[in-house]
This record gives sequence, C-alpha cells and structure tokens, in this order.
Amino acid sequence: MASHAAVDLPQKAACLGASPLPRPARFVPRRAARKAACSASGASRTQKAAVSSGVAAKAAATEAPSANSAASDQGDYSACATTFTTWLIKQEQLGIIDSEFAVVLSSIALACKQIASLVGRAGISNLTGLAGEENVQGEAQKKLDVVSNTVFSNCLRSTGRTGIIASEEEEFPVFVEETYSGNYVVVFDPLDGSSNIDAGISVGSIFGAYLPSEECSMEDAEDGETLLNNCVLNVCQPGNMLKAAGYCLYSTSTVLVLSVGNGVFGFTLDPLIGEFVMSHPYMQVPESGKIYSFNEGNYDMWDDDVKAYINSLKDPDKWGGKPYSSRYIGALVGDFHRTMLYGGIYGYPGATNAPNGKLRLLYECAPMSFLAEQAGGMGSTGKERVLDIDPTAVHQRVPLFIGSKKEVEYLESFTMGK
Ligand code: AFP
Repeated sequence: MASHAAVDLPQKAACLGASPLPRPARFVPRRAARKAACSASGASRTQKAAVSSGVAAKAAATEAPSANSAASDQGDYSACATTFTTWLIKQEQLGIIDSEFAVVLSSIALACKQIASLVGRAGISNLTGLAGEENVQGEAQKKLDVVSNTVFSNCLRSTGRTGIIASEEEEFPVFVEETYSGNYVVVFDPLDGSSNIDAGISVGSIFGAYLPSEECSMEDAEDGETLLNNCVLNVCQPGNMLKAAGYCLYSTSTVLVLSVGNGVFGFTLDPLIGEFVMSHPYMQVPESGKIYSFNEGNYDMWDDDVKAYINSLKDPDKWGGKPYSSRYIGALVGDFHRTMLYGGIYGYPGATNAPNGKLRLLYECAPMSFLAEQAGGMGSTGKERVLDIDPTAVHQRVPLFIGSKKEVEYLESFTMGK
C-alpha cells in the first residue's frame, strides 16, 4: 500500500474566520456515481434539510420494525451478531453509502477502538496529565488529546479515501496528499471531555463527514495558499450537507453511535472479540424527558431568557410537584448519549464572557445535531437550527440546545418568544 503523507498547511490568520472566506454558491458532489450512492446528494439544500429534519427519521421509523425484529431474532447475539462491519456492507449493498465511504467509516471505528484501549489504560501507561501545550482554542492539551488526534488522523490517512481532515487539536485543516479516490472531508474532535480523563469519567470522540465540494477542487491548487483556502472551503460546509456523523463513548462500555442519513445506530464494543456489535438499532430520542444538562455555574452570565427557562424547570408547581432533574457530566458525548436514551435537553448557552458559548460548530454541534434530528430530536442555537448555519471559521463556536423535540421547543419558547 502506498504511504499517505500529509502536508501541514501554511499558517494564515485570515482563514480562521477573522475575515470569513467567500463560500461557493453551492456544493456539488464530484461524481455522478456519488449522487446515486448517497441518499440525499441529488436533492436541493432545502430538500436535504427536510430529509435531515424529519423525512429520514420517519423513514427510519417505518423501517424500524424489521431492524428490531432482526435484533430480537439474534437472541444469543454471538450466534448471529450484526457487527459494525456487516452493517456497513449492508448499507453499501442498499446503495446508502458507497464502498469508499464504507472504508472511511471503518477507519473511524478502528480509531475509536484504539482510543478506547488507550483511555482504559491511561492510568497505568503514563497517559494521564497534561501534554504541556495549548491547542488553538487556548485549552491545555492532555497527553491523551494529542495521542488520540494522532490515532484518528493516521487511521483516516491510511484509508486513501480521505482528502481533508480537520480536528479540534489542529489549527488548520490538513490536506491528505495521497488518496486513491474518494477525497471525503472528515471533521472530528478526537477526545472530547478530556478534562475528565484523570478522574476516570466518561469521554468520547465526535466526527462528521462531508463530500468534497467541486468548486474547491484540490486539483486546482497551485500553491500553499490556494491549497489552504481550498481546504477551509471544503471543511466549512453546513451541517445539512453532512453525509455521516457520529460519536464514540468511552465509559462503562464503549459505544459507537452513528448515522449515514437513514436513522441512528449504536454499536457496543465487545472486548472479547474486538468488534462493535449492534446494540441500539434505530435509536429514537424520547419526544420529551424531564432531565436538563447545563453547567449551572454559569447561570449569572446567561441571558435573562435562558435564566427564566431554567427557573421554570425548577419550579415544582409547574410540573405537578416534581421539577426537572439536573444531570451534568461536563463531557458532551456522555451528556448527549444519556439524552438520546432517556430524553431531556443538553444546553451550553452563550454567556457574558463567551457570547457563543464553548462548543464548536463543525465537530461538536453540527454532528450531534445531525444525530439528534435523525433520531427525531432537535438541535438549536436557541435562535436557529444548528444544521442550517453556514460556518465562517473552522473552530467557530455556537450556543447549543439539543435533545428531545418538545424540550428544545420549550427552550425556544423562551429564547425566540414563540
Ligand atoms: P474538555 O474537552 O476541555 O474537557 O471540554 C469538554 C467540552 O467541550 C464538552 O464536552 C463539555 O460539554 C463542555 O466542554 C463542558 O464545559 P464546562 O466545563 O464549561 O461545563
């Protein structure tokens, strides 16, 4: 197999969004074959939004019985387990993904397995503590942040199917020089919630994948600056253009959850066989749920409408004597996974010291909102649908309210005066 060297692009402050780069009018899949292979690629952006917001979820719900019956048929799963690999093959056979994309997703699963192993052994392999550097966000990098970023990047590069990668831990997107075909764009946060690692609390990886855009072809790039601009343009696509999104939770078990646009599927890592095994077919976030997950230490810095919303959740008279419960891990993947399963709302609002909150649009808010919508839930900034935001910078932050549809709508009734 050929080696896949990566070119770290020259630094260019303008490309970080201080002065947003112009975006092409539309993003067009490079090849007609991809149009056929990927479910929504031939649709308009509006149609795609509709697919993300409900149509696909309905389709998923329609198909759900067969998946559930398949799961129940499994009984002793070891007899006929649906593994992540067999599921990927099935998606390819159905024409939902193409073989190149299956390779990319498979490499992400491999990265997650390796990171799960590293996280599990961190305390006994000198991988706890700080790396001694800060990332582009000005956050102290943990040793495992750095190692996980390398694992994720190397797994994606080695596929020969990934053209550009953008990570929380890298200042600029990285162009993968040698690809056989595919050129998928992958954005990821290799280890979210890493400040929890040393205490052995849940952490996770988050990722999203896009088609490359035809208007910013890497082939046209003659110099480093053009290449960098092309990379940024390729990466800065709105969430409604995502072809896949997912996360992997490293906790009491390792759970890979993802969607390729036809519902949300969860796979639990069986450490005995080293395989992700289907454990959560066609996940649906409950329509409502009385759990809120916010860092209330920031309360005094929130807008009055968010304060009023939180106060209302805590008012026993409003909820038949039992107010909402508060649960907050401080690791988005863990808090979001619980919200997917039990219902409720996760929120990271803007505050006086951080008007756009803390979470990053490209590799946190958009992938999680894609999953939420695919599972029948919602992802909102409090003012607009997260998936409709056109990113202006790779590491852009936006407020996030995500989870059960009725809970996010209730929040919006305060923030949008609905
Ligand atoms: P770290 O990766 O630095 O631990 O940040 C995690 C995170 O981005 C997200 O996973 C949490 O939901 C959020 O930050 C928690 O932030 P607060 O500590 O400000 O509540």
